[in-house]
Parts: sequence; C-alpha cells; structure tokens
Amino acid sequence: MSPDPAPLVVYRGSGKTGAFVWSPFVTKLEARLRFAGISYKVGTGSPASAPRGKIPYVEIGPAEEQLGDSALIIQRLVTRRHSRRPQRPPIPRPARPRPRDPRAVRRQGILLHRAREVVRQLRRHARGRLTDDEVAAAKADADATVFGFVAGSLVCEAAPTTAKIVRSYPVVVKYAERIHQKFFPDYEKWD
Ligand SMILES: N[C@@H](CCC(=O)N[C@@H](CS)C(=O)NCC(=O)O)C(=O)O
Repeated sequence: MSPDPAPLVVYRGSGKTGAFVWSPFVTKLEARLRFAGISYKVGTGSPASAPRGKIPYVEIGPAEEQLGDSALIIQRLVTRRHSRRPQRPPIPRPARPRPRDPRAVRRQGILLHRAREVVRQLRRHARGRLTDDEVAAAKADADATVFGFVAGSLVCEAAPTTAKIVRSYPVVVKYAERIHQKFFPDYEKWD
C-alpha cells in the first residue's frame, strides 16, 4: 500500500484514544475533518508544545509543518481546498414585451423593484455572493462548532453544571447523538 500523501496528526492534549476529549475546539476540528472525509491520526501533545500555546494543533505532511487554532486549521485543510470561486447571481431584468395595461405595468414595476431590492440585500449580507459549496461549508462549520461544544460539555466531568444545562435540551442532545452515530462510530459516547 502506498503511504498517505499528506499524513495529518491532530494533537488533542490527551493520550486517550477512541473517545472525545474535553476540549470543544478539538472535537470541533475532528468533526469538521470527518464531515469533509479527511482522515487523520491522533496525537497527545500539550499546550506547552503547541505553536499557539493551545490545543488543538496539527502536524501536516512529510515536512511535519505545525499549525494551530481550529478555525485556521479548518480554513487551511477544508474550506480552501473545497471552495470554488464565488459566482455573482444575475439581477433580474424586466421580461419583454411589457403588458400594455397601465395597472399591470405599475404592478410589474413594483414587483421588479422589490425583487431587485431582495437581491441587493442578499448581496449586502454576502449570502447572494456565495456559491452552494460555500454555503454548505459554512453550515458544516456551524455544525462542527455546535457539536464540539455539546459533546465537550457532555464528556467533561469537570463541568457537571454545563452538562446538566445541555441535557435540559433533549433536541440538542439528539442532534449530537445523530452526529456521533454517523461520524464518530469508533468513539465512546457520553453517558
Ligand atoms: N481559538 C483556539 C482556542 C483553543 C483553546 O482555547 N484551547 C484550550 C483547550 S479547550 C487550551 O488549549 N487551553 C490551554 C491554555 O490556554 O493554556 C482554537 O479554536 O483552537
């Protein structure tokens, strides 16, 4: 078998394997890598040996380049690799021929004005400038972040109050269970 062209090691600050660690940022990163189908190995590491003084951090490729911060790692390994150039959706132009009835003309003018306003608003809020791939990536980032914090809260024995608050939202726990089942079947689940 040929060696992995870009071996990736995620340092989690714990030697435990087959289980979530307490850090929400570590689980956020692991979730995002798994959503994108990027395989990785886990390593222990510690904040003291991390490039930014915090876990998670990763080591990439044969050169063993180190990179810290979950958001920057995700941007480097997932978002940039999968994103395409954004496309600008066209602003609707009036259909021709125009109806002759003056009331219909006025109504059409109002509708068109509103449609253009909606497109302008979308562009202003940037959604209208995003490709479907970019929207999917943003949703996956959000899922990974929420999952990281929910799973982190549920496994962290040092924060029982936080776990209790999370458990008081059964929908949130079910959401995390679904992600666990689909993407982390090899990991022990929280109690
Ligand atoms: N912005 C960082 C935050 C990472 C972070 O705060 N990690 C904590 C563990 S949850 C840590 O390493 N703390 C150790 C320290 O600050 O000394 C990221 O997204 O990776």
